[in-house]
Amino acid sequence: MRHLLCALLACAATTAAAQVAKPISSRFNADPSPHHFKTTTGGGFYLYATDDASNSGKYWDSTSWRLYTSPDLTTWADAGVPLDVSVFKWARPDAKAWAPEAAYRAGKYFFYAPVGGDRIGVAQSSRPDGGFVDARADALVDKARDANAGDEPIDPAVFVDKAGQAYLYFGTRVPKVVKLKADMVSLDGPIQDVQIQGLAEHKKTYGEAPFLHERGGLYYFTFSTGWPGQIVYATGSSPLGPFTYRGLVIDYLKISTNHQAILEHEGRSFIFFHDKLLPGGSSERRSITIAPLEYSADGSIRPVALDPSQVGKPPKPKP
Ligand code: FUB
Repeated sequence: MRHLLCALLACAATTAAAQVAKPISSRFNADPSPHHFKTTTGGGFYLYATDDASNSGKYWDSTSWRLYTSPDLTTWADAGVPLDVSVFKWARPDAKAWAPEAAYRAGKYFFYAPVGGDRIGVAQSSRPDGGFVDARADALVDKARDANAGDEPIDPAVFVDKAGQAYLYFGTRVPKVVKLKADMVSLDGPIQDVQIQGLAEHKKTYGEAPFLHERGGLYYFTFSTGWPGQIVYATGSSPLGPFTYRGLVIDYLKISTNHQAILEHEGRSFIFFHDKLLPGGSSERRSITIAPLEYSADGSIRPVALDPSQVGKPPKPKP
Protein backbone atom coordinates (compact mmCIF):
# COMPACT_ATOMS: atom_id res chain seq x y z
CA MET A 1 0.00 0.00 0.00
CA ARG A 2 2.78 2.42 0.93
CA HIS A 3 4.58 1.88 -2.38
CA LEU A 4 1.36 2.47 -4.25
CA LEU A 5 0.75 5.68 -2.33
CA CYS A 6 4.31 6.85 -2.94
CA ALA A 7 3.90 6.22 -6.63
CA LEU A 8 0.84 8.42 -6.70
CA LEU A 9 1.67 11.06 -4.09
CA ALA A 10 4.55 13.44 -3.49
CA CYS A 11 6.32 11.04 -1.14
CA ALA A 12 8.95 13.03 0.69
CA ALA A 13 10.50 10.32 2.82
CA THR A 14 11.43 7.71 0.24
CA THR A 15 12.37 9.79 -2.79
CA ALA A 16 15.66 11.65 -3.23
CA ALA A 17 13.95 14.57 -4.91
CA ALA A 18 10.39 15.67 -4.30
CA GLN A 19 7.99 14.89 -7.09
CA VAL A 20 5.58 17.40 -8.50
CA ALA A 21 2.28 16.89 -6.70
CA LYS A 22 -0.54 15.27 -8.63
CA PRO A 23 -4.12 16.56 -8.65
CA ILE A 24 -6.81 14.24 -7.31
CA SER A 25 -9.17 15.22 -10.15
CA SER A 26 -9.24 16.74 -13.61
CA ARG A 27 -11.79 19.24 -12.22
CA PHE A 28 -10.52 22.43 -10.56
CA ASN A 29 -11.06 22.34 -6.80
CA ALA A 30 -9.60 23.81 -3.63
CA ASP A 31 -9.77 24.11 0.17
CA PRO A 32 -9.77 20.39 1.03
CA SER A 33 -11.81 19.00 3.91
CA PRO A 34 -10.95 15.26 4.01
CA HIS A 35 -12.63 12.69 6.24
CA HIS A 36 -12.95 8.96 6.70
CA PHE A 37 -16.56 8.06 7.40
CA LYS A 38 -17.96 4.63 8.17
CA THR A 39 -21.36 4.36 6.54
CA THR A 40 -24.06 1.71 6.31
CA THR A 41 -22.60 0.74 2.93
CA GLY A 42 -19.04 0.39 4.24
CA GLY A 43 -17.67 3.89 4.12
CA GLY A 44 -14.48 5.39 2.82
CA PHE A 45 -12.81 8.72 2.30
CA TYR A 46 -14.90 11.84 1.65
CA LEU A 47 -13.25 15.03 0.46
CA TYR A 48 -15.34 18.22 0.44
CA ALA A 49 -14.02 21.14 -1.57
CA THR A 50 -14.53 24.61 -2.91
CA ASP A 51 -15.55 24.17 -6.55
CA ASP A 52 -13.14 26.25 -8.60
CA ALA A 53 -14.47 24.72 -11.84
CA SER A 54 -17.77 26.60 -11.55
CA ASN A 55 -16.36 30.00 -10.59
CA SER A 56 -15.86 32.89 -13.03
CA GLY A 57 -12.13 32.21 -13.29
CA LYS A 58 -11.52 35.71 -11.94
CA TYR A 59 -12.69 35.23 -8.37
CA TRP A 60 -13.79 32.49 -6.00
CA ASP A 61 -17.46 33.13 -6.75
CA SER A 62 -18.82 29.61 -7.12
CA THR A 63 -22.09 29.06 -5.24
CA SER A 64 -21.77 25.30 -4.74
CA TRP A 65 -19.38 22.89 -3.08
CA ARG A 66 -18.01 19.65 -4.53
CA LEU A 67 -17.49 16.18 -3.08
CA TYR A 68 -14.95 13.54 -4.04
CA THR A 69 -14.85 10.01 -2.66
CA SER A 70 -12.13 7.39 -2.49
CA PRO A 71 -11.75 3.87 -1.12
CA ASP A 72 -7.98 4.17 -0.66
CA LEU A 73 -6.76 7.80 -1.04
CA THR A 74 -5.32 6.98 -4.46
CA THR A 75 -8.31 6.81 -6.78
CA TRP A 76 -10.93 9.52 -6.43
CA ALA A 77 -14.42 9.74 -7.88
CA ASP A 78 -16.23 13.02 -8.46
CA ALA A 79 -19.40 12.64 -6.38
CA GLY A 80 -20.92 15.91 -7.58
CA VAL A 81 -22.55 18.68 -5.55
CA PRO A 82 -23.35 17.70 -1.95
CA LEU A 83 -25.10 21.07 -1.47
CA ASP A 84 -25.12 24.67 -2.63
CA VAL A 85 -25.84 28.01 -1.00
CA SER A 86 -29.58 27.75 -1.77
CA VAL A 87 -29.80 25.35 1.20
CA PHE A 88 -29.39 28.44 3.38
CA LYS A 89 -32.53 30.54 2.82
CA TRP A 90 -30.97 33.47 4.72
CA ALA A 91 -28.13 33.70 2.16
CA ARG A 92 -28.14 35.62 -1.10
CA PRO A 93 -28.48 33.17 -4.04
CA ASP A 94 -25.19 34.46 -5.47
CA ALA A 95 -23.32 34.31 -2.14
CA LYS A 96 -19.89 32.79 -2.65
CA ALA A 97 -19.32 29.29 -1.31
CA TRP A 98 -15.87 29.03 0.22
CA ALA A 99 -13.73 26.51 2.10
CA PRO A 100 -16.09 23.93 3.64
CA GLU A 101 -15.79 21.59 6.61
CA ALA A 102 -17.67 18.42 7.59
CA ALA A 103 -18.09 16.36 10.74
CA TYR A 104 -19.99 13.30 11.95
CA ARG A 105 -21.71 12.69 15.25
CA ALA A 106 -24.39 10.26 16.40
CA GLY A 107 -25.74 9.26 13.01
CA LYS A 108 -25.66 12.74 11.50
CA TYR A 109 -23.27 14.39 9.06
CA PHE A 110 -22.69 18.12 9.49
CA PHE A 111 -21.49 20.51 6.80
CA TYR A 112 -20.01 23.86 7.89
CA ALA A 113 -20.34 26.36 5.08
CA PRO A 114 -18.78 29.81 4.82
CA VAL A 115 -21.40 31.74 2.88
CA GLY A 116 -20.77 35.19 1.44
CA GLY A 117 -17.64 35.87 3.51
CA ASP A 118 -19.49 37.11 6.60
CA ARG A 119 -21.45 34.10 7.85
CA ILE A 120 -20.91 30.40 8.47
CA GLY A 121 -23.94 28.15 8.02
CA VAL A 122 -24.34 24.58 9.17
CA ALA A 123 -26.33 21.91 7.34
CA GLN A 124 -27.03 18.33 8.37
CA SER A 125 -27.91 15.06 6.69
CA SER A 126 -28.25 11.37 7.48
CA ARG A 127 -25.67 10.62 4.76
CA PRO A 128 -22.35 12.22 3.82
CA ASP A 129 -22.91 12.67 0.09
CA GLY A 130 -26.06 14.76 -0.06
CA GLY A 131 -29.48 15.37 1.43
CA PHE A 132 -28.16 18.29 3.48
CA VAL A 133 -30.70 20.70 4.96
CA ASP A 134 -30.08 23.85 6.99
CA ALA A 135 -29.66 22.73 10.61
CA ARG A 136 -30.87 26.12 11.85
CA ALA A 137 -32.96 28.98 10.52
CA ASP A 138 -29.97 31.31 10.70
CA ALA A 139 -26.19 31.27 10.51
CA LEU A 140 -24.06 29.44 13.07
CA VAL A 141 -21.60 32.35 13.05
CA ASP A 142 -22.67 35.80 11.89
CA LYS A 143 -20.32 38.78 11.73
CA ALA A 144 -23.24 41.19 12.24
CA ARG A 145 -24.69 39.25 15.18
CA ASP A 146 -21.90 37.60 17.14
CA ALA A 147 -19.41 39.39 19.37
CA ASN A 148 -15.78 38.81 18.32
CA ALA A 149 -16.68 36.98 15.07
CA GLY A 150 -13.89 38.94 13.38
CA ASP A 151 -13.74 40.76 10.06
CA GLU A 152 -14.19 37.69 7.90
CA PRO A 153 -15.64 34.55 9.51
CA ILE A 154 -14.63 31.99 6.89
CA ASP A 155 -12.57 28.77 6.71
CA PRO A 156 -14.36 26.72 9.39
CA ALA A 157 -12.54 23.70 10.84
CA VAL A 158 -14.00 21.38 13.46
CA PHE A 159 -12.01 19.36 15.98
CA VAL A 160 -13.58 16.92 18.45
CA ASP A 161 -11.43 15.98 21.44
CA LYS A 162 -11.31 12.57 23.14
CA ALA A 163 -13.94 13.69 25.67
CA GLY A 164 -16.31 14.51 22.81
CA GLN A 165 -16.05 18.30 23.10
CA ALA A 166 -16.24 19.89 19.66
CA TYR A 167 -14.43 23.10 18.76
CA LEU A 168 -14.96 25.33 15.73
CA TYR A 169 -11.98 27.29 14.37
CA PHE A 170 -12.37 29.96 11.71
CA GLY A 171 -11.31 33.41 10.60
CA THR A 172 -8.88 35.49 8.59
CA ARG A 173 -6.11 37.65 10.06
CA VAL A 174 -7.16 36.82 13.62
CA PRO A 175 -7.84 33.12 14.28
CA LYS A 176 -10.98 32.35 16.25
CA VAL A 177 -12.18 29.37 18.28
CA VAL A 178 -15.52 28.62 19.91
CA LYS A 179 -16.87 25.49 21.55
CA LEU A 180 -19.83 23.73 19.94
CA LYS A 181 -22.66 22.17 21.91
CA ALA A 182 -23.18 18.40 21.61
CA ASP A 183 -25.78 19.02 18.88
CA MET A 184 -22.88 20.34 16.71
CA VAL A 185 -25.08 23.15 15.42
CA SER A 186 -25.00 25.64 18.34
CA LEU A 187 -22.19 27.74 19.79
CA ASP A 188 -21.35 27.03 23.42
CA GLY A 189 -19.80 30.11 24.98
CA PRO A 190 -17.95 33.10 23.62
CA ILE A 191 -15.88 33.28 20.45
CA GLN A 192 -12.25 33.61 21.54
CA ASP A 193 -9.11 34.70 19.71
CA VAL A 194 -6.60 31.87 19.28
CA GLN A 195 -3.32 32.95 20.88
CA ILE A 196 -0.19 31.97 18.91
CA GLN A 197 3.06 32.79 20.68
CA GLY A 198 6.31 33.40 18.82
CA LEU A 199 4.89 34.55 15.48
CA ALA A 200 6.53 37.99 15.49
CA GLU A 201 9.95 36.56 16.46
CA HIS A 202 9.76 34.30 13.42
CA LYS A 203 8.42 37.09 11.16
CA LYS A 204 5.17 35.19 10.57
CA THR A 205 1.57 36.29 10.62
CA TYR A 206 -1.71 34.43 10.81
CA GLY A 207 -3.63 34.70 7.51
CA GLU A 208 -6.33 32.06 7.18
CA ALA A 209 -7.04 28.30 6.95
CA PRO A 210 -6.96 27.32 10.65
CA PHE A 211 -6.86 23.58 11.31
CA LEU A 212 -6.38 21.59 14.50
CA HIS A 213 -5.29 18.00 14.94
CA GLU A 214 -3.97 16.01 17.86
CA ARG A 215 -1.09 13.54 17.99
CA GLY A 216 0.33 11.91 21.08
CA GLY A 217 -1.56 14.27 23.38
CA LEU A 218 -0.15 17.37 21.66
CA TYR A 219 -2.46 19.74 19.77
CA TYR A 220 -1.16 20.99 16.42
CA PHE A 221 -2.60 24.22 15.03
CA THR A 222 -1.76 24.70 11.35
CA PHE A 223 -2.62 27.73 9.24
CA SER A 224 -1.67 29.82 6.23
CA THR A 225 0.44 32.91 6.89
CA GLY A 226 -1.31 35.11 4.30
CA TRP A 227 -1.57 35.89 0.58
CA PRO A 228 0.55 34.25 -0.68
CA GLY A 229 1.10 32.16 2.39
CA GLN A 230 3.17 29.40 3.83
CA ILE A 231 1.50 26.66 5.87
CA VAL A 232 3.09 26.73 9.31
CA TYR A 233 2.27 25.14 12.63
CA ALA A 234 2.16 25.83 16.34
CA THR A 235 1.54 23.42 19.19
CA GLY A 236 -0.14 23.56 22.57
CA SER A 237 -1.52 21.45 25.40
CA SER A 238 -5.18 22.43 24.89
CA PRO A 239 -7.43 22.73 21.83
CA LEU A 240 -8.15 26.28 23.01
CA GLY A 241 -4.45 27.19 23.02
CA PRO A 242 -2.29 29.07 23.61
CA PHE A 243 -0.08 27.63 20.88
CA THR A 244 3.63 28.18 20.33
CA TYR A 245 5.04 28.60 16.82
CA ARG A 246 7.03 25.54 15.73
CA GLY A 247 7.85 25.85 12.02
CA LEU A 248 7.14 25.43 8.34
CA VAL A 249 4.92 22.71 6.86
CA ILE A 250 4.38 23.85 3.24
CA ASP A 251 6.35 26.65 1.60
CA TYR A 252 4.93 29.41 -0.60
CA LEU A 253 3.19 28.17 -3.73
CA LYS A 254 2.94 30.01 -7.04
CA ILE A 255 -0.66 31.01 -6.33
CA SER A 256 -2.23 33.52 -3.96
CA THR A 257 -3.62 31.06 -1.41
CA ASN A 258 -2.46 28.04 0.53
CA HIS A 259 -4.97 25.94 2.46
CA GLN A 260 -4.31 22.62 4.21
CA ALA A 261 -6.10 19.87 6.11
CA ILE A 262 -4.55 16.90 7.87
CA LEU A 263 -6.05 13.43 7.94
CA GLU A 264 -4.84 10.84 10.41
CA HIS A 265 -6.03 7.37 9.49
CA GLU A 266 -4.94 4.03 10.92
CA GLY A 267 -1.58 5.38 12.05
CA ARG A 268 -0.80 7.22 8.85
CA SER A 269 -0.86 10.98 8.34
CA PHE A 270 -1.63 12.85 5.16
CA ILE A 271 -1.75 16.51 4.36
CA PHE A 272 -4.18 17.76 1.74
CA PHE A 273 -3.61 21.14 0.10
CA HIS A 274 -4.23 22.89 -3.19
CA ASP A 275 -1.87 24.21 -5.83
CA LYS A 276 -1.82 25.22 -9.50
CA LEU A 277 -1.51 21.74 -11.02
CA LEU A 278 -3.81 21.36 -14.03
CA PRO A 279 -3.47 23.01 -17.46
CA GLY A 280 -5.24 26.37 -17.25
CA GLY A 281 -4.68 26.49 -13.51
CA SER A 282 -4.39 29.78 -11.64
CA SER A 283 -4.98 31.33 -8.24
CA GLU A 284 -8.70 30.96 -8.93
CA ARG A 285 -8.45 27.57 -10.68
CA ARG A 286 -6.72 25.39 -8.11
CA SER A 287 -6.25 21.64 -7.66
CA ILE A 288 -6.26 19.57 -4.50
CA THR A 289 -3.33 17.23 -3.92
CA ILE A 290 -2.13 14.96 -1.12
CA ALA A 291 1.25 14.32 0.47
CA PRO A 292 2.30 12.12 3.37
CA LEU A 293 2.81 14.14 6.54
CA GLU A 294 5.89 13.06 8.45
CA TYR A 295 7.02 13.74 12.01
CA SER A 296 10.43 13.61 13.65
CA ALA A 297 10.92 11.67 16.89
CA ASP A 298 10.41 14.84 18.96
CA GLY A 299 6.97 15.36 17.44
CA SER A 300 8.00 18.16 15.11
CA ILE A 301 6.46 18.14 11.64
CA ARG A 302 8.87 17.69 8.74
CA PRO A 303 8.24 20.26 6.01
CA VAL A 304 6.56 18.79 2.93
CA ALA A 305 9.18 18.33 0.20
CA LEU A 306 7.83 20.35 -2.71
CA ASP A 307 9.45 20.10 -6.10
CA PRO A 308 11.45 23.36 -6.61
CA SER A 309 9.25 24.16 -9.62
CA GLN A 310 6.31 24.51 -7.23
CA VAL A 311 7.88 26.85 -4.70
CA GLY A 312 6.77 30.46 -4.96
CA LYS A 313 7.96 33.71 -3.44
CA PRO A 314 7.03 35.58 -0.27
CA PRO A 315 4.78 38.63 -0.62
CA LYS A 316 6.57 41.91 -1.41
CA PRO A 317 7.07 44.00 1.72
CA LYS A 318 4.65 46.91 1.98
CA PRO A 319 6.33 50.27 1.17
O1 FUB B 1 -11.48 29.46 -1.76
C1 FUB B 1 -11.66 30.75 -1.26
C2 FUB B 1 -10.65 31.10 -0.20
O2 FUB B 1 -9.33 30.92 -0.69
C3 FUB B 1 -10.66 30.24 1.04
O3 FUB B 1 -11.69 30.56 1.94
C4 FUB B 1 -9.31 30.48 1.59
O4 FUB B 1 -8.91 29.58 2.56
C5 FUB B 1 -8.47 30.45 0.35
O5 FUB B 1 -8.05 29.16 0.05
